Amino acid sequence: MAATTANQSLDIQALNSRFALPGIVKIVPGNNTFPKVVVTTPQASAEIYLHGAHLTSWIPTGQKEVIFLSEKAQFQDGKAIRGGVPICFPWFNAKQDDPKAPSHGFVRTKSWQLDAITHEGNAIAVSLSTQSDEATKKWWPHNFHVTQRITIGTQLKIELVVTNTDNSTLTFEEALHTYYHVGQIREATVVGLNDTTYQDNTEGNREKLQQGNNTFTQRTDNAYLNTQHDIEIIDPSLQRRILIAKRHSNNTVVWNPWEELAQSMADLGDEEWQKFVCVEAANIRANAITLQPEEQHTMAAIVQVQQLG
Ligand code: TA6
Repeated sequence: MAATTANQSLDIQALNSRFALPGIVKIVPGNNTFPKVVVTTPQASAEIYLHGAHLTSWIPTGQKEVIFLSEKAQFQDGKAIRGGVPICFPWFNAKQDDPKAPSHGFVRTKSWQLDAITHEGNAIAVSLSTQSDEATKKWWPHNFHVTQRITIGTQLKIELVVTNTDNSTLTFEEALHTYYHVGQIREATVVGLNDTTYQDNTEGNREKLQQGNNTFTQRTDNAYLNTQHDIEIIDPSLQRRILIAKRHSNNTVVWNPWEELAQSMADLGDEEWQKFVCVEAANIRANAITLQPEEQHTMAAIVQVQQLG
């Protein structure tokens, strides 16, 4: 791990003086000394990097880790952390009109500002924000402000609030690209997308109809259309189900790279593909969001864990 520079220590000291809650919240140098918010309460623990406002851990008390983080995740400027909850904005996957643009937009590789850490009942809410600047306008010539509010307790609530701070219409895509930890992908089932039309990215986004629940036997990269349905990940290996409710999200993306693609990914351990499934609350493609000047849109995912049996 790189040594924390004097400036970084000062930054962390300043962040703690503003936001630390003794015995509950502290900011520490995380991987590669990137500032990390650490939350520890009787209900749950969690970790959030300011880099990308990237949640990398949520453990409800009595449970195992719910969020997958690659053992080879790289914490580098300009690079997305592999695992956790990458924020995809203002486009999803490749930018349609510019193949050189960063995959999934540019906010997941920006350093976000920590705005507030507050008690919400017996939960803790952490608010972080980012906004347009000269660097973002090179890729996307619009003014915007994005706040991510993460509420950590016996459930996990992630809200993505986009404000059009421009004086013209803003159309964007968004996704909470969440990597959920499962014991063995081959044994996992995703329930809630039956009879929903999806675009299969492994076959040039050909449209198909989901027949029954999702089980996993190969690379899966499905964008489900016009669905606000709650999702359940049933994980017999860890004897639990992960319940995901969405708010104002009309797409759900389900992804696992499987073995061959995983082995081409430098920031993913060779066998780690078996330990996660991405289930992503999103608004993409025909469900992209359009805001008039000063309008705001909030998409949310609310996650709970229950023991099986
Ligand atoms: O959400 C699925 C997906 O769009 C896949 O096509 C794959 O590209 C994945 O995201 C990971 O993308 P990343 O840019 O984080 O490697």
